[in-house]
Amino acid sequence: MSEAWWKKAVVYQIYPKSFRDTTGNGMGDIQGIIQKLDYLHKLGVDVIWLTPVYKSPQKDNGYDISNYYSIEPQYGTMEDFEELLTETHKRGMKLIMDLVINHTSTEHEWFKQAASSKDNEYRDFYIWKDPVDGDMPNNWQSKFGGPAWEFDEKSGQYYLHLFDVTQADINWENPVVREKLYDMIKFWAEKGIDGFRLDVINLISKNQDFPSDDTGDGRKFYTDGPRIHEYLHEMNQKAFSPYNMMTVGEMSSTKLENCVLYTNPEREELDMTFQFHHLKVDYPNGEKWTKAPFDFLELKKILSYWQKGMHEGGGWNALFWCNHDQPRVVSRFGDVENYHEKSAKMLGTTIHMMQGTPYIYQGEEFGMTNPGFTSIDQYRDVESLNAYKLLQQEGKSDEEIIGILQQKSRDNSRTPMQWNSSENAGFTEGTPWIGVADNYQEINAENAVQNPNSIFYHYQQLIQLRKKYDIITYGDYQLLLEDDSQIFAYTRNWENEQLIVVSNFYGQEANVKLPVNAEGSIEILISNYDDSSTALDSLQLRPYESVVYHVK
Ligand code: TEU
Repeated sequence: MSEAWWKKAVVYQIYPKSFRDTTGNGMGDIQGIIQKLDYLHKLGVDVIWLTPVYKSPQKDNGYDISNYYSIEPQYGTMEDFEELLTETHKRGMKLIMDLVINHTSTEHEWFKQAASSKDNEYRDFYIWKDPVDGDMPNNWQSKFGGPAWEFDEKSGQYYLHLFDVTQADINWENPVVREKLYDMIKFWAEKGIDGFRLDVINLISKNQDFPSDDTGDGRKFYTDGPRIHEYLHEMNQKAFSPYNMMTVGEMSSTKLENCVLYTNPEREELDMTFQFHHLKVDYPNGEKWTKAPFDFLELKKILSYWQKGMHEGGGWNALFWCNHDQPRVVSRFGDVENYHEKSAKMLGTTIHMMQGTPYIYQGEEFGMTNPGFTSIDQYRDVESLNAYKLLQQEGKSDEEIIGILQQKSRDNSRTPMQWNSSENAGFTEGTPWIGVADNYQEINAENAVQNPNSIFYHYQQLIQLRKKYDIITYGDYQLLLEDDSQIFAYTRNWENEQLIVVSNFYGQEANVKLPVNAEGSIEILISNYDDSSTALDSLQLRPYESVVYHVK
């Protein structure tokens, strides 16, 4: 296997709590994943990314870890995990785990010890600060709303939590805790896993002055922080490289120049990075909790900026529309009501023909949608429940808040996987921990696998194309029709070949004259219509029509 095998790989993300329940407790489990490995193998994915299954009080569905070395009983046992790993490898697929090392749960033994007294040996595993002028150490805000500091009566100090109050930030300045984290990474690497997705890893290095932020929420003092490259290189050398781990870093609010550095192979930090700027084009003025249409021109501009910047800088993108924190892409950028199949296929093609490693989020491969919950009682996500309270305090009506959550809540992607048209979509024989989307009898994996024209087989074909055509892996990227408010078109060029990818992002027909000089033969590699034209200078694109032309 070449050292950069992941440049031709496609990753499938599993959120285990919502994937498949085999015990009837209403929550997904590891045995449920094992049961569906053949389905994933049929799709053709190479890697499974498993979000956290470690022991956790589940305040943030596992991103609040209380023991890195054991499996949360609701998901199963360590033996179940080892069986999953074996069965995944038997099918020629790889498994990467989620690594949450910016923070632990406040129920982790380290934190319990640290909170027991200021003199405890674990105190310095976390970030404790004295009050300043009788108040919090600074004005940093939690990403889940409210202040990022929690007062500890016992010691009279505050501890830092960039996320929930039950998720205490680890003090990466402390070499002792770094070594303990590297030991933990090696424990999982020695089990035979194939890599890690590193949760908010660009937040681990904080400005040690902890200054207040006069212009923002404090993120500029810990995002891509002062020692981040040093820490990533150390972790790479001590824990990842010795085991040839594939690594992908989740980079919150990052910048291109940092991701070029994070993923430049000569720096031995990470293999690839997720950035989220393209998924904030429906955040007016950067405000997530507002109902708003998406800005298509901004979407094209941002994706193109990252394609060109990472290609020219020798970096490597993780390509994605969805994950467990984002709304369903076909609801967000497509048209579920009028063009469900066409728009879902168009979105798949648009992102899969770019340079990088694509990530498919569970259910995206057959067009799962946002559920359209109508009551706050249906929501489970800690971030959304916090947002509900804060929006209420701002005086917004329940109806307005629910409208915002319907578009922006992370629960949009956490409803149970829709396997078939039986009760609870075949996810559980019990009561699901969160409601199933109403459309499961039409939109489900069984229907998709039985329909040769389904979104599933379109994704299967996209995955196959990546294996077959080196131009998708190595070609450059040029955006076409930059100012067109309906068409997303780009080329990939490599040696004497060219790909031309053209997508109608809307439900109206479009006349398109592609500014290309396509000499040589033109072959259609994939389309979401049976009879797409090859008249590149006078294309009549139908609603959500998306075509990939190979010219050589
Ligand atoms: O997500 C961090 C992250 O960037 C998003 O949660 C985002 O900050 C949030 O949705 C506000 O818009 C990672 C995990 O993917 C997420 O599930 C965890 O809740 C979070 O870190 C804390 O571990």
